[in-house]
Amino acid sequence: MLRPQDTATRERKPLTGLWRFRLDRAGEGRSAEWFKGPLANAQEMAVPASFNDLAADPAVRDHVGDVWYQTTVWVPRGWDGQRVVLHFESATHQATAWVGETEVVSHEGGYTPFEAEVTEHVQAAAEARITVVVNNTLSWQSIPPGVVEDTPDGKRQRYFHDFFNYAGIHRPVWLYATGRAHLTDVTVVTGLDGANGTIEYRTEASSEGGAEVRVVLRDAGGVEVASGTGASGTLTVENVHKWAPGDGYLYDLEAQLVDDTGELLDSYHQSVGVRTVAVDGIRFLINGEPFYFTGFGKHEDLTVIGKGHNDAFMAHDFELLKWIGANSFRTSHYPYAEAVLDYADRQGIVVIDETAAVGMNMGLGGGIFGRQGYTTFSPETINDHTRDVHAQAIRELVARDKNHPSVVLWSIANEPESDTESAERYFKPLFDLTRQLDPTRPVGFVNEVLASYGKCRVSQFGDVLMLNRYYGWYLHTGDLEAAELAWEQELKGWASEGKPIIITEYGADTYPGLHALIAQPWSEEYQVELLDMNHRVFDRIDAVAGEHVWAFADFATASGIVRVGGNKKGVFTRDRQPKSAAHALRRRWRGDDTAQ
Ligand code: GCB
Repeated sequence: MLRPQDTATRERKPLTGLWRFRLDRAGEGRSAEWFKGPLANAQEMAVPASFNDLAADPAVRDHVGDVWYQTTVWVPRGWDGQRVVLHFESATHQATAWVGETEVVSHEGGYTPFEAEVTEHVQAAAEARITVVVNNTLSWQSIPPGVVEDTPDGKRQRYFHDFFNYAGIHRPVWLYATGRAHLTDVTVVTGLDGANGTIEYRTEASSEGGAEVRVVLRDAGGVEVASGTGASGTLTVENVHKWAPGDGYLYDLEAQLVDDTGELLDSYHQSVGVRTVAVDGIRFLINGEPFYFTGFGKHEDLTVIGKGHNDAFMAHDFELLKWIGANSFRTSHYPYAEAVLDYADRQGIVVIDETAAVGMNMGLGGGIFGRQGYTTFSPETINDHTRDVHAQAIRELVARDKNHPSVVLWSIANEPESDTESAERYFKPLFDLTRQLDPTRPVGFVNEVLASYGKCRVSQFGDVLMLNRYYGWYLHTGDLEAAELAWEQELKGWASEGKPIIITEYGADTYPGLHALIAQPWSEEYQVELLDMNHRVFDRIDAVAGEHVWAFADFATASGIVRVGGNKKGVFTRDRQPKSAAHALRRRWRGDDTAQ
């Protein structure tokens, strides 16, 4: 699937703004066919945004089930005879869409795009009605999983991950047009050969024969540097300007579909960063050079709009990454908006790209210990069907993000149960699948402490070890000396495996403005001291190839007695103001003792 764009042959119309919106409290909309006419008793709802926090109403915030969205759009008059497509960048977690009275598409999975050709259901220069029902229910067969429990007070959604289950239409929706003959996919894989770069490209097209593919590669200044013909091939760029961390240099590959008279049928632009990624022993290499990750696990999480994408906040977050000296982040715990990955490509920020497989561990609840009363892997809970859904989530992630130079590593799950035979059986085929889909990038999963060194049965499948550890917080709370000893001991064990280790989470909840002369948990001083303790340990162990603090910013969670207005492990507050730890990290990562 190609992302909508405007080119010489393509045109798109954003369907963002205010849509009609209605909660389906009784779950009656589908049988009552609410798509058949204007949505009755509707309020207005912003798209993109999570619906939860927009209304000042707990019934909206905590709604479980269907919600309905509807808009109308004038199909541009120039689109007569064109192929018209309705494209959603995401809908969380499940959606079905109608154009007029015709169902055109259904999709499962809250963080990847889907689309439908709607040529037959719309007319140029006429209005079309688009209705979407979005369902936010999590089950044992969804990624992430959850369960709806019957309580004396009605049904309650439970889930096992530590962020609020925001839902709705979180990313832009587009109506776009192409010619009947059009490109359907472009894949690029880059390599380096001395001073030269290579770009293997592969295109797919839907056309009635006779059409040929031509590709033109231009540098960032628009100068043509290579070209080729054929649906696939390899281009060479002499004296290539590499894409590298901190240097987001991009070429533009234009793929053209041309008929036998030379007429341009389709044109699509794919940005290309020429770089290589490899694992060599305990080193993680980008362009053959050891790369040390500094940065964060993040969230798509904002006040009012929840997980709605917002360009201003995105740009600001990247400014903060630069300010603090971070070179990377992980898309914890789901694929982020495509605009974020495009931005990372341009900014030279490195990304660990994660699926939405989080909360698959009944020994934990949102990263916190305590059994959840279920068995993780069983025919009634996470089972073969779940694994099929998980596999599909991996397919959709790789298909969407395969061309981003910023993406250097796939994370196929966060903190699943991984110390049991069932876990080993569940995960082995998913690692195989990911490697088959993308042989060019390392693959891993994020391990948690219940499967500490010596116990984990899944890390054997990873090219890198990604560890989330809360020594000094959930373990040895308030005792950083004991934490340091225990952490170093465990880490030395992992180091003996001979793979690069990325510490994908470490941190402490910190209430901004709370100070303690003798550092105590929740104070700004304690967060600084806990990070310092971690850094001493990392600096003593060669195999540590990166440090991602949890978390970039404070974020919303389900209510709980260890959460004060959400998860407060942010180095920035939810409104992006620095805690003391931000200044300390800046000094470490920028190597600048004078950084304030
Ligand atoms: C974890 C999870 C993350 C939580 C974090 C915490 O291990 O991966 O989602 O938010 O711990 O703060 O407990």
